[in-house]
Order: sequence, then structure tokens, then C-alpha cells
Amino acid sequence: LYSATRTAVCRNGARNLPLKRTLATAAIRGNLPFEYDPEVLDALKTGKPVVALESTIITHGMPYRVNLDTSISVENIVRSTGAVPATIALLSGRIHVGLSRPQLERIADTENNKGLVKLSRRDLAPAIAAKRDGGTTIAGTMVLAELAGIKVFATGGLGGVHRGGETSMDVSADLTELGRTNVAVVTSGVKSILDIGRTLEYLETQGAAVVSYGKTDDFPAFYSPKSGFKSPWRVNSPHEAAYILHASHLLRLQSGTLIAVPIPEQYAASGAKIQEAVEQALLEDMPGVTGRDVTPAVLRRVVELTGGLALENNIALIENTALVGGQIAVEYAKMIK
Ligand code: PSU
Ligand code: MN
Repeated sequence: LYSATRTAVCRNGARNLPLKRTLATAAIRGNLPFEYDPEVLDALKTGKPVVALESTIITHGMPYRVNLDTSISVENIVRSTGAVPATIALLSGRIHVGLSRPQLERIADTENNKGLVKLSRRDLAPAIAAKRDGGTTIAGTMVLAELAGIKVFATGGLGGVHRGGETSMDVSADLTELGRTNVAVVTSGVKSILDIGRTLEYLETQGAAVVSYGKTDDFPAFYSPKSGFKSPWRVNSPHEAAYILHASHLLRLQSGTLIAVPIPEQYAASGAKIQEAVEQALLEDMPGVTGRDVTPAVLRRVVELTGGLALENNIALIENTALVGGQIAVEYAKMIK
């Protein structure tokens, strides 16, 4: 199968290189307000591995300085694997693929930059038109990564079906995005503040591949390596994961892949403690908090309740997905060469 698909790639030539096709079209000709970091642009043009990184986690997911330090450390971890990091964000309505240090500071400085928006798919066009600064969610980052020709995207936790979502209909657009955009999202699973069972059902309906990464098929729950649910698939190496992406692109699937990487084992005990805080936070009234403000508000409360422990785990799991994401991107780049 491996050599058969390789031949297919060669025979179809450019048709199997969506990257080059994308770069030759709107995104790079300037019809869209794209700004590529020079290192990222060079990597995309020459077929070097690139890993997209989201920015809602910086603008709305963590407090100032920790957010900046984490984003820098995550980029360095991606670099250590031989891949190029591309943090994606909106600055004055322009789509930035890869941020400089001052640009990272601009979106991290939530105390001074008051106009930062949380940008899911629905928000992209209005925020571009209004020339806003903002952080892209998983859904928003997937849309832009695909346009930029980036196939692998690493982050912390996927949005999902909120508890009670079957009546409130609060279901993250991250899930529908995985049904319509073929980007691999490397995460530590679904946050335990969500309804994990229904989230997995929804992903199945959307046709997204769900793959656990590691020694078991447990589907991880962000702060904890286990959620009590299983993934339909499992891989245990960057090569196997990359091969799934390769097959998915050859099939011309327009749906994505969720690679679920459990938080490292040494955090499992604290993960259980954080879970108790999650349950408490969900019981508390949060007057006036609705829609896109729900996830950040609950996460902030969990950090408060755990005296920062949740933040520590959050950093650890993102650093871990960045490492795995970089390794997968490196293997995938070899396969399509
Ligand atoms: N995980 C975190 N902090 C966050 C998020 C995830 O620890 O801020 C963000 C991600 O960007 C994810 C988004 O895509 O929350 C989901 O938000 P919503 O449920 O509103 O779609
Ligand atoms: Mn929501």
C-alpha cells in the first residue's frame, strides 16, 4: 500500500500537492490579507515541515506572561523536532501566519490590548473587515492553516459539546470544522468541562477520524490521560500518524483528523484533583456568561480553584502536543517529498 500510494502521488504530480496549488492562488497573491513570516514562507515553498499553532489559547486561554512564555516555549519545542512553528492570529485585520516576538507580545498583552477577539470560523470575515486583532480558535486556525497549505496543527484542548448541549445547542464549531477541513489537529483530547461522550458521537457524525496517540486507545480528557471513553483508532509513532494524514489527503477527504495525545503520566494524579475543581466550577452560577465566553470563564475559575495547578498541567500538555505535532509534521513532509 505504501509504495502504491507513493506512485499515485508521483503520477498525479501537482494535483497531489495542494500546498503548491494553494500558494499559487489567492492566499499568496494578496487577494486575501495574508502576511507570512519569512521562515514559514520559505518552509512552505520548499516543502519543509510546518506546524500551525492557535492563538485563542494566548488571547483568551491563559493570563498574561504565562501565555507569552508558553507560546514561545511551544514554538521552540516545535523547532526542536525540525519543523517550523507558525502561530496564526489576526493583527489589524490581517491574517498572520507565523508571528515575530513583538507580534506575539501584542496578542499576549491582554492588559493593554483590550480589543482582542476570540475568532472562530464565523468571526473571521467580520473581524478582517473591521481590522481587528484576535486569537483564532481551533476552528478558526484550521480554516486559515488549510488556506496556507499547512497540514498539521498542534494545540491543547478541542472544543466540544457542552454539558446540557443537547438542549442548549452549545456545541463548539471546532467539531463541525473537523467535518469540513482536512487538517490534522493534535490535542490532548477534549476538556473535561465538556460532555465527552456526546462530543465523540458528534465527531463520528462529522466523519472526523479520531486517533489516540500512545500505548492505549483511551481517549484523553485534557488534564487526565483517561476520560473513560475509547478512541476508534490508535497509533504509537509519528510515522503511523503521518501515514493516516497521507491516506486522508489521497482520499481527498474534506474532513480532518483528531490526534489525541494524553498528558504525560506524571500529571495523572494532579489531573484527578483538577477534575474535582472542574465539577465545582460547573456547579457555580456564572451570571451573564454565555456563548463564546463560557469556555474561558470556566477555565479561569478552575485555575483559581486549583491555585494554579490547572495552569501548570495546561502548559505541560500543550508542550507535549507540540512535540508530537512537530514529529508528525516531519514524517509527513518525508512522505509527500
Ligand atoms: N483550551 C484551553 N483554552 C482555550 C481553548 C481551549 O485550555 O481557550 C479554546 C480553543 O481555541 C478552542 C476554543 O478551539 O477554546 C473552543 O471554544 P468554543 O467552545 O467557544 O468553540
Ligand atoms: Mn460555544
